[in-house]
Amino acid sequence: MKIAVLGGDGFVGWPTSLHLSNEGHDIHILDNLSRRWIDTELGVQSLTPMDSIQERTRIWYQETGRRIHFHLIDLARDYDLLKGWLASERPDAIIHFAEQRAAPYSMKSDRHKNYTVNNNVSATHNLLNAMVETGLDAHLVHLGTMGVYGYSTVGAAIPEGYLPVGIDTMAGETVKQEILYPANPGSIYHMTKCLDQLLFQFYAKNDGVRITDLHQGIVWGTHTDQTRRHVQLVNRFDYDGDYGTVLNRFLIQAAIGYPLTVHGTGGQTRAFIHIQDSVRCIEIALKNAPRRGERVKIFNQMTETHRVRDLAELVAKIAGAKVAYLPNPRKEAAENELVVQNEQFMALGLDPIRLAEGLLSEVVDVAKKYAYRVDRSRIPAVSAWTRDIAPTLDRDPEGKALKSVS
Ligand code: USQ
Repeated sequence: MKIAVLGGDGFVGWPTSLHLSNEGHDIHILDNLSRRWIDTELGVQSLTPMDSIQERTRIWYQETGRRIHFHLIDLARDYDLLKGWLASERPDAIIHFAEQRAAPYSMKSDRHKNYTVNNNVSATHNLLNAMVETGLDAHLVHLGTMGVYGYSTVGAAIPEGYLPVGIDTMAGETVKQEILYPANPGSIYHMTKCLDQLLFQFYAKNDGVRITDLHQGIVWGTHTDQTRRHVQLVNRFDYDGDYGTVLNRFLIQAAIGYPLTVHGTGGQTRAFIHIQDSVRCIEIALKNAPRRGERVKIFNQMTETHRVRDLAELVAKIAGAKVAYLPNPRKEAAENELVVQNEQFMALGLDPIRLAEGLLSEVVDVAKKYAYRVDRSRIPAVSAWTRDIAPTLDRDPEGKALKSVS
């Protein structure tokens, strides 16, 4: 298949591009390299040394004889360029990762909120609009998030996208329907993914666009089989307070002797998936496209759930780290249960990589190898969800005063 990977330079996009190229697909990465610009804006860098996208693809060709093509296109801004590219290249499938994906970054300031909404919603809409306009019947696979559901505890498992409901009619009957599970975003970033869902629902119904939406949990780990093939194919690894996600942050913190930064009581339960499983799920989703006219296919792309403080205790045990319980920069439930259905991927053959001490130690080893690249001052999470929360974030986990955040 000819596959366009939008956002193919990112944390999940890059290993996905390698995985699918290795399977023999013709891969075209479309990316505006915004993630690299955001690193510059924030004054941070990936823990692992990353080469330019052109260098990465050159090394891939050298190692495998397979070409990955790169096109510098900003989906949210370059509508005509995108439409022209789709019209001439006519990919069989499109994987859409091209969105600003960090909740804390999206909550940093009014400017970051605007950027996240404008970028994410325009990118998704431009893409759908251009697909229809060019008459392209490609299968669109979108990387969504478990966060659209809001991790609520109602004593029932979260279904895969759709909730069966009974509606009482005026005639006194109960009509059964399946509706999108009520959206309940916890950040501006998560809200954009809820808006994406509605765009998908409309374009599938109105224009018959074939769409799969993957509601993914928190990704952990860094290597996949393909990124391991050469040191210059290494994946990015974020540890800073905006882009670092919880388990990967704990692992790097443990590696450099920094207290593990638990927000609040650590009673938040979240869904997780290993990076290798993430790329496998995308391959499975590609092989199981919906038919034209079918509603959006939604998969829960996660393999297990964990409570944040349990993860901190596990990492502390393996690596001998201290745990710091900090004021929570986010407005979120202090404690929640989370049960999630993921039967669809399991039925299609996913054999999950479970969180295990061996794999955690592997990431700690990567972190130790590159520990000299860590800027400890970028570890604290200082993006406050509300003005009231900002003044509570005045100390880092080592007790040093932090600059006040407004
Ligand atoms: N947390 C800590 N300490 C930290 C970092 C985070 O306790 O140092 C807590 C947060 O307060 C939160 C939980 O860990 O309760 C998860 O935070 P996270 O930064 O690991 O994940 P999140 O902001 O939800 O976002 C990440 C990805 C996003 C994806 C989402 C999947 O950045 O792109 O959509 O995970 S999910 O969480 O399932 O919605």
